[in-house]
Amino acid sequence: MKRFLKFATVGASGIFVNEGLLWFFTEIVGFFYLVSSVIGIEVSIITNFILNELWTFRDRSKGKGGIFGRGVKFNVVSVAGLVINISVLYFCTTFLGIYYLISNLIGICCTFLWNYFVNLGWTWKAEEKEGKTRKIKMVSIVIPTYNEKENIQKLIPMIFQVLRKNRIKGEVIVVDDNSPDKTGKAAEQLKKRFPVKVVHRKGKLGLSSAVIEGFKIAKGDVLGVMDADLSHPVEALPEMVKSLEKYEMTVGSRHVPGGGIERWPLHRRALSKSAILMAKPLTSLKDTTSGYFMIRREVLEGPELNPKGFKICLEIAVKSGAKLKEVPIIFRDRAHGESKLGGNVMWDYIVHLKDLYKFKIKKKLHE
Ligand SMILES: Nc1nc2c(ncn2[C@@H]2O[C@H](COP(=O)(O)OP(=O)(O)O)[C@@H](O)[C@H]2O)c(=O)[nH]1
Ligand SMILES: [Mg+2]
Repeated sequence: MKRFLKFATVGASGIFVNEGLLWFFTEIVGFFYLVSSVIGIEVSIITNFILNELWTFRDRSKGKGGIFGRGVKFNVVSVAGLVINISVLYFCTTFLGIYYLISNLIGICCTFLWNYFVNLGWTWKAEEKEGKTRKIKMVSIVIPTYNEKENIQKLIPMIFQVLRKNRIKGEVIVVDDNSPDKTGKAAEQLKKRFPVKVVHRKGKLGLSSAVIEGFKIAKGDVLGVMDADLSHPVEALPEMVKSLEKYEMTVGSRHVPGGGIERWPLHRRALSKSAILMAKPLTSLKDTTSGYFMIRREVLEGPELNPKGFKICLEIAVKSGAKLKEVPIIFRDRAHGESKLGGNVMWDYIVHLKDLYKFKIKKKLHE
């Protein structure tokens, strides 16, 4: 909240500068009052900028673009803010019939929020975290399963074939929710041939909580998640792992060049596009609904994850603010069995998004 209050204080000081100069140039110098007003506005923008540079955003004032670049940006934001103020004032009085002084207050609030958040995210943008390059020792891939017997028997050998070919040390953790088709038992059988751990839970307790449980027993310094249904191509694994030497999180993405979706009807594509648009302001992710991702273990140290969340990949990306890289994948529809997600997918997604937006706004206010 501190930065927010500083920004508000600077804004208030700007009003004094503005009023003072308007009076001075009109009364003392004898300029036409609108000319004085323009001088007052510009000078107060400049004094606000300097105060924000030295105080509100002091920790970010060494960023790229230099002080001059930031000054220009601040000016642009402030002038746009003025336009917003006047537009809101006009809209509220003319179309909503609100008393003009109240309308102006609403306008000032909108302008203030605009100025604060655009300056925070643009003028004084936080520097990208430079990920330290480091070697990866071991990868733990968590696969939540519910009725995936046939799929898991194919997937695990495929994973280890790719890992071994690329000399990546790894383990797979299957988290099974007492699948009626005996997926758990099939996974146990695979232990004989591969480094596999199996967590058996009593019943269908949900995807996110399964992932969280799998992470708890993972030994790797890199943790990953994959669907069991063969829709996430194992071919992407080496690049996803390798990229974690520089990045903190990698996501198998259908929406970066080289990525895509096989055989999806138009309505599913449209639905997926709208889901992605809704989450756009939350992260830099292009594929916000992906369930195929890898993270460095330390990324999990900060955020508390919601075991009832719907999209755990998005949740980790938003809550950790990890340095992200998307690796293109061609998403295939599941080979066997059916999707475990019921009819309320969109609703569950919206509920989860609501929580993530709340989290993001709180975090921004605390920055
Ligand atoms: N353990 C566990 N796994 C689940 C649960 N729901 C889904 N899964 C698994 O999570 C993965 C993703 O689910 P899926 O049905 O493929 O979702 P879709 O890809 O969005 O259709 C699959 O491997 C499922 O078997 C659950 O409640 N518990
Ligand atoms: Mg799937």
